[in-house]
Amino acid sequence: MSTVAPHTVQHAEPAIETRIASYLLTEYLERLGVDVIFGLCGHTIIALLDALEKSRIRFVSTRHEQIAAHAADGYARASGKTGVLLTHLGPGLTNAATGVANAALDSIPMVVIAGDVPSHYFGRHPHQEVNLHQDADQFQIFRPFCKRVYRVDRVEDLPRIMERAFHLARSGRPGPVLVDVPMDIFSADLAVDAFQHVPAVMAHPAVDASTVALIVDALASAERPVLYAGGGVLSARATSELAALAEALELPVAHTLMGKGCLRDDHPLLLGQTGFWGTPISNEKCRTADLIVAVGTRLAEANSSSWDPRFTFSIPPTRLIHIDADEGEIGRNYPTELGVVADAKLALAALAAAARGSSHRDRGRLRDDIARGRRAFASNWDHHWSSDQFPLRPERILAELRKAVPEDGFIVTDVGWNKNGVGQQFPITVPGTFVTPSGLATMGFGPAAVLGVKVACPDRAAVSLIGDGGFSANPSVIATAMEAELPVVWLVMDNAGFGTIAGLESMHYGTSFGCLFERCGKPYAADYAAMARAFGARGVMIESAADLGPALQEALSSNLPTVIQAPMENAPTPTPGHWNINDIYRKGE
Ligand SMILES: Cc1ncc(C[n+]2csc(CCOP(=O)(O)OP(=O)(O)O)c2C)c(N)n1
Repeated sequence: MSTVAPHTVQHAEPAIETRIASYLLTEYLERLGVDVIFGLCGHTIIALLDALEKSRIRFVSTRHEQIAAHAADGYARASGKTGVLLTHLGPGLTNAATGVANAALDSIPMVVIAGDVPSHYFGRHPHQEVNLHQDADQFQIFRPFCKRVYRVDRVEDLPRIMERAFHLARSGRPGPVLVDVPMDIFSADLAVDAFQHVPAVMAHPAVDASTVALIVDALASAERPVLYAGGGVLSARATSELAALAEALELPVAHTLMGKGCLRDDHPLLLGQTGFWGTPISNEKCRTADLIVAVGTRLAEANSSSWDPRFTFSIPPTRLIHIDADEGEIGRNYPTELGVVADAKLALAALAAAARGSSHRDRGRLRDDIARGRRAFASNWDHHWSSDQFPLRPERILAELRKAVPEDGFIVTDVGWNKNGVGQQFPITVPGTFVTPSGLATMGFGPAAVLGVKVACPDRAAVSLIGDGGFSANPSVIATAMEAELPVVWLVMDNAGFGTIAGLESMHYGTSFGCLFERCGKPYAADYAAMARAFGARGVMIESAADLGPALQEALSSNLPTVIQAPMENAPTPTPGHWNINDIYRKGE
């Protein structure tokens, strides 16, 4: 009997061409238009750094991940693109958390790429992993403030997850997305054509014609309407549409902190900022309005005087129409007659088109009222704009800054007198030139965010106006500016303390304990200008009020980063609105 030998048919598998994933990822980022990544190295991400070095993408290396996150945030605000941040795991990720949360609360699109432990060590608690409650879940640290947190478990998932991350960061209400990548995945092989899909081009939601007609009719027939603009108007680049609507129906315009710049500060219909650090005329017109149409705002606490009806908004009886990209914002803090989920630019363009040529109620002496109200408030402080006092009055610092910086130059603030004073008193005429941390109000934002602003717009002036507290929180920004050749200016308002909080504490408790910079009971002031020189940058110590203007001019025309330290009186910013923390403090025996 003959045996038949088994017949084996050899099917030759077509060879799949592969490359190292980090190279394919970098090329994909180039395809998406990413031209800069801010970050700080660690052993989990050097495979990606190796690929980045060979790419067209610029890597701006910082000395602290919070700085990298704020710089990516500033870049996104100034460029209109998605900021990209690269961090190491564990301490890198936790250091970045504050900056990413700050971006989240201001709706800034950002993709965070973080290295992680090798995936084959999941569960063994390897070096630098945060794992006390669950294995391999350090990415969950970002969950409360990211739109989505992804961990890449297989290299084949990397392309899909990157596409999702860039899509989600920008869509709807923008915000940060985390992609956490175990370090072995960066070095794994991946099919060369694995990164196929790019995020969809998104059409933005518009407002239907009947709703447009209804809103225009409500505004035209209202007796005391107010148009209220938030940061959403600026991020949607909708300021000319806002002006067209305001002018067509003769509407006064109030704004939030993030909405500053929505209308030129010298526009006769501009009321100014609302809330605790707002202006009296803006608070009064909003409080007594019969209709408010709010666009791109959270109607957040600081701008709404803690929602106390005696100060900024009294809704009802005021009727509220609220247009926002995020349906979750509508109706949360105030009863809302009509909520509209729409893109601010499309909505305002449609409203302005419908309003053009339509008749509206006579607004009486509205423009005169506004001018008078603004003048009356300014008379409380505008004489300080020329004060020769030394240490300087904060208002003099604002005046010199406004004179020195071109209209299209950026003013990047931190928290403290700088943010509150600029929001209230500093004329902004070009939309988007005022960059500030609003939702999280992070001390340390300004000195770092200005780096990203300058990367985005190298031909425009970029000045960070900050307190000495905010500046000294993370002065290594000077090293980054030197290395990345970013000739930014930090103007430090030096009042030898955390002045805003010192002011609050002394108002309520009669002490500034824990808020002043002191040594042996005496004011302690560091020489930040000398520190800048130690980094190889320019440093200028202001010694009289007359020094400041020329120092700013020189700094702006110099090619080196410059720190200007301006000793300043700790005078409080006026607070025409209300903040209900002031009702909470109680003094014991
Ligand atoms: C990270 C962080 N910590 C604490 C605060 C609370 N805070 C708000 S304003 C402020 C003082 C800021 O001091 P400085 O930068 O010197 O500005 P100034 O108030 O003196 O104008 C502090 C500590 C904060 N906003 N952010």
